[in-house]
Amino acid sequence: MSASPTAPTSAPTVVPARTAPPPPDFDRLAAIARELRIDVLRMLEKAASGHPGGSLGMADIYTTLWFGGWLEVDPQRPDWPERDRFVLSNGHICPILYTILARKGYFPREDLWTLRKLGSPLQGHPDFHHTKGVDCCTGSLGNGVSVALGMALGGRVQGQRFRVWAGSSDGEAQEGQLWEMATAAAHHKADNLTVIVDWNNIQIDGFNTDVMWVRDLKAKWEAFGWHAQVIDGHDLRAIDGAFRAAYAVRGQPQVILAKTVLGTPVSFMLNKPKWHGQTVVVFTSGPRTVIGRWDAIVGDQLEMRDVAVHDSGRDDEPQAAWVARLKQFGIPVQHGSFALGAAEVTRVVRLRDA
Ligand SMILES: Cc1ncc(C[n+]2csc(CCOP(=O)(O)OP(=O)(O)O)c2C)c(N)n1
Repeated sequence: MSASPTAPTSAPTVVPARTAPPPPDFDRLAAIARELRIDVLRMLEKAASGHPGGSLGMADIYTTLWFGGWLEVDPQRPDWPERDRFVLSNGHICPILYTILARKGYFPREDLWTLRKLGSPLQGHPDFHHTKGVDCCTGSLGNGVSVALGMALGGRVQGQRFRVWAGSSDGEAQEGQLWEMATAAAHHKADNLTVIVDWNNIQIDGFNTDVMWVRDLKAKWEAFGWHAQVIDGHDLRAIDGAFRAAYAVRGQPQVILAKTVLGTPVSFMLNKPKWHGQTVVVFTSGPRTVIGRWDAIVGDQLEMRDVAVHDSGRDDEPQAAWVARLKQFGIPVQHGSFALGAAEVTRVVRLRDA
């Protein structure tokens, strides 16, 4: 029998940790998450491309992180050296990050409506050269989490007390680079690093269990030496509690595995892989099948609508036909966007009456 491996020898953190914030107002957080989701849908509809599923699914987590007092940042000083860092390693869900940064005051909310346009500061994946509040260019899966660890170790070497939070996903857990990072982080006892994983069992081409199952992520992260928690990623109190528990950990990096439902709360997107990276285009007549409800903005009103949607995506209708129909309704069609067309409002309920 070989001897059990010896514990790592690198020095533990000596920098005093930040103090956890007081309990947040959960009703306020729920209201913010709802507004951010509306903005995500609106900006993607305007861009006619982008990733709604994960952006909507992670709204509760990131609302709690950014508006529950967990991130010490200063939108007036995006380069403040002592700020907490946030790296969205699954960079394709940046629409939710952009809505947060706008609401925090890093840039005007109007910028959201320029998503993915040429010259816009808000591109399809985060770019710290152009977007205030973004700490790292991401999109190439596996890379962001590695940079996040570098930031955490760098901060410690410099005697800084900032924390680093990184967003990740079950799709990213298929990248070998992520596990190299996990090995190094545990070895170096990077307890100022918390990774949040969107564990929705969906990735670009289907369900994770079908494409390449990553199996029991909690057991895997723990085997790599991390403090791991599994939570309901839509339960604001559970999210806050998990952040609190992670904050208290010393000598170990922490991972929070958030079980989320892709597309929440848009009924026709829920847990459907095609909404990983397909946008909604709404227009007001055409063949219809009622498939769900979603929140819409009409003027300045938030409205809950029953929508009738004819799914005329690339599978069940020749592209030329739906492109022609979109043009008929004056909707610009961008190469590479897969439109969900022909939404007709069948019932409008003002939220305050609902
Ligand atoms: C290194 C690398 N390989 C492939 C891709 C292409 N890609 C973009 S998103 C994605 C799936 C990611 O899965 P996940 O983050 O779980 O998707 P979601 O939950 O947002 O649907 C892939 C493979 C990439 N961005 N980077």
